Amino acid sequence: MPPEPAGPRVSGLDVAMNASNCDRRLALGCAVAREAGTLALAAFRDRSQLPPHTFKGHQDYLTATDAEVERLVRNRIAAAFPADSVFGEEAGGSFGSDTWVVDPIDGTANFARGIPHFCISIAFVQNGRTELGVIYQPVTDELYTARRGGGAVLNGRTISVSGMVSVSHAIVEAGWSTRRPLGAYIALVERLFAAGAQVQRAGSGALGLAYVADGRLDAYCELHTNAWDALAGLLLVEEAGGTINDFLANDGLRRGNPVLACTPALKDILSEAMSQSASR
Ligand code: LIP
Repeated sequence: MPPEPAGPRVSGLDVAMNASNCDRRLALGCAVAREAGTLALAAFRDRSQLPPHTFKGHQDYLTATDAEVERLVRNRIAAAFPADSVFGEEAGGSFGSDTWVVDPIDGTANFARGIPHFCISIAFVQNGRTELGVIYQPVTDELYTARRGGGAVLNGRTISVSGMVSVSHAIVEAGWSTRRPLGAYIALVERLFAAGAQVQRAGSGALGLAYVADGRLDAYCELHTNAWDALAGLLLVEEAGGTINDFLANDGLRRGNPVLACTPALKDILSEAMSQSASR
């Protein structure tokens, strides 16, 4: 008799049930992202009625809408999948084998200051691997979705990364926060410009990643970002044929990590620019 394979047995029925639960979760993620986006957009349009924004730290904006949107998303997930865990930017949370990772408004500074570039980002992580990613940009009514192995889609159309091969023609977004020293960010931007790239920062990491998946940008990089900003967009880029770093390594789910997502030919030059800048 051959030895029993190690690990739990997985039957065909388990696989089919997991696939159908994944379909249900994707449907839920899309519906809740749209509902949350509608709520955020109404608040954005009527923001003179909102309480004034506050700060969680230096240049780290917070609005009442962040918490309201996160509450809505949590309630919808809890109603549909009560056993799932939720980890959100505003209220934290817990981690289980089935965990939703939620940024209720990514691009909060933009939202607070009236700049129409923000989104809702929702990822679903199962046993340490991102399986679903949903990003909704309410102002443009663009819904980006990715399911592992199923491609990346924008409003029903399959999308793919740009295929750019030359860094000197590339548009790269370099995200910034106070979580890393300013000198490191400046060194990174300097290296990217020196390599010939055009460098931007638009203030929503999740949208930056979604734009890489759709070929609007050639790369998104940031020396540190949190899982709620990154996971949905990283799966989008991967499913759109791009290259991403191993964001979940070294407990990236809880602690965050550097992020790099790009069209494949730019990977080496951009990783090098990031690692050389990180120590500054
Ligand atoms: C922010 C991002 C921004 C990124 C920052 C930060 P918030 O999230 O979207 O682009 O560079 O690291 O995390 O505060 O708007 O949700």
